[in-house]
Amino acid sequence: MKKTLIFGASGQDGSFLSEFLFKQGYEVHGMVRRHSVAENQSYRLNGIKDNIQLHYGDITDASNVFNLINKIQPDEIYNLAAQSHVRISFDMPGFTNQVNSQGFLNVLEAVRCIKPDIKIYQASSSEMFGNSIDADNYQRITTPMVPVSPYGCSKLFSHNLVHNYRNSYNMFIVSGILFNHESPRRGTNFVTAKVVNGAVRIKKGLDKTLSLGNLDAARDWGHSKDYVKAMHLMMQNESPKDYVVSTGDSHTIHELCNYVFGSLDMDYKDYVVLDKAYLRPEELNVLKGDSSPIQNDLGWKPEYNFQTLLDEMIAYWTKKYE
Ligand code: F7E
Repeated sequence: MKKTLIFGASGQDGSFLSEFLFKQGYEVHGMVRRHSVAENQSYRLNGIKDNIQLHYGDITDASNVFNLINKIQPDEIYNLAAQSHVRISFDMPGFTNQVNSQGFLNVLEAVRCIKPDIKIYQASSSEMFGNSIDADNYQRITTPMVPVSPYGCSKLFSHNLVHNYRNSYNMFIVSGILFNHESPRRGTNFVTAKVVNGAVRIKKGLDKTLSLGNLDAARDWGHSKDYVKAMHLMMQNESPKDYVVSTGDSHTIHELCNYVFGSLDMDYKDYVVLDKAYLRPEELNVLKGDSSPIQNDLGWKPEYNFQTLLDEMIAYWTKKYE
């Protein structure tokens, strides 16, 4: 039985990946941070709690990371631990860097010293591209990476480490450059879940308006469930290779609001108000990823699209308020 250790197991992706790997026959271990409200630290893992072994820890604590990897001796490590909110990374750049950059370095150094043949997946991000875009309006693995947020900078540091450690020590490390991916488990301070939750609350008479920031930005949104399968496929590749994971379909926040409010028989223009607090000091304007290499090489294909993703989220949040 293969053993896996997931850093960031209690997050959206960590919970879907834990479920997926358990179904694939893995012994699944996850690191979770201690939270003062115990229920909050692992509620996304409720569906798999009897089939995952959870360990308290924090990726910024190097000795803790070392001891855990040494104790479990996993075959595969997935590093999904992050301060993942781009807007918040401007308020907490130091913490973001500690978790997203130093945290990953802690994992790499531990693996290099303990068992360098452990395979490692690093959760990289389309935020690393910043406003670079190819002439055909897509971002791909060769598009220059010029990040426009502390979050993007911290992820690019770790993306570079993937190559440095791969080349220096011949380790199997892959970087998955994932574009935005959502689900009913997405936190409500990310724009898809915020809009869906907000629209449902307005529909139910619980709120009168929804405050948002930049409505002109465009994102390539997929489903987290599809994207964790891509992570696993990359780890089964013959040799370590990085891939872009995306749908290739991009929509503005206006279009997102229009679809969500429209699905609930409302016009978003009657309810959405601008709040400058949600604007970013520097914005990434458009994301649209070319995932043809992973589709051609590894046979990955997303099952969800923009509409089916949002329909699932709308159904989830509608039921939640019943
Ligand atoms: O913002 C705009 C905002 O916070 C999307 C993370 O998973 O994907 C995610 O980062 C867009 C931005 O995601 C609000 O300005 C407007 O243009 O949902 P988001 P993100 O920043 O793209 C990447 C790939 C990651 O790696 C990250 O970890 O929506 N927007 N009004 C707003 N965004 C938020 N959060 N809240 C608003 O009120």
